[in-house]
Amino acid sequence: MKRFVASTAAALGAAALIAAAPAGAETGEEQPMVVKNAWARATPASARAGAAFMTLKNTGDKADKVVAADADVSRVVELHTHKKVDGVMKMRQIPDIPVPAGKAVRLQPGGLHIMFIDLKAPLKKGETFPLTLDFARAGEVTVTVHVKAAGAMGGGMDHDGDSGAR
Ligand SMILES: [Cu+2]
Repeated sequence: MKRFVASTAAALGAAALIAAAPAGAETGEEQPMVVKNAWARATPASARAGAAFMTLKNTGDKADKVVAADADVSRVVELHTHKKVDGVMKMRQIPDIPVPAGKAVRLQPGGLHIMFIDLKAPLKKGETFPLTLDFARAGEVTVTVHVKAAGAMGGGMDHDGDSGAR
């Protein structure tokens, strides 16, 4: 029985791989998911958590979503949003961040963000670090996150010129 279960799981895994494969290979064109202006707030020395923000632009004609994120700066990386509960904004983990076809989704303070839990070291202003986003269709996209001042709101950065490729 155990063997049967294991082989079924393997078969399901293989099926999932096959199902996922056409996403990137379909057109042979450029990556339809563009990630812009990735930044994080500097954290105080005592902080155990940090957050990153960015704009996700889906230039393709199919809906996509972020299903996971990974970075070396913390032991845990989660997808979060803010929800008002009894008049108080609270953070909440969410399973994915949908990015509709042809639309841009902005991760920003007070809204959607990538959460770094159990930071290995404080995020210092001026530093950069790689962050990998895992999209259901587009696959993995790695971006450079720029650490800005603790009070930064990210305003005025949402233009096409700044791809972070400096
Ligand atoms: Cu959070």
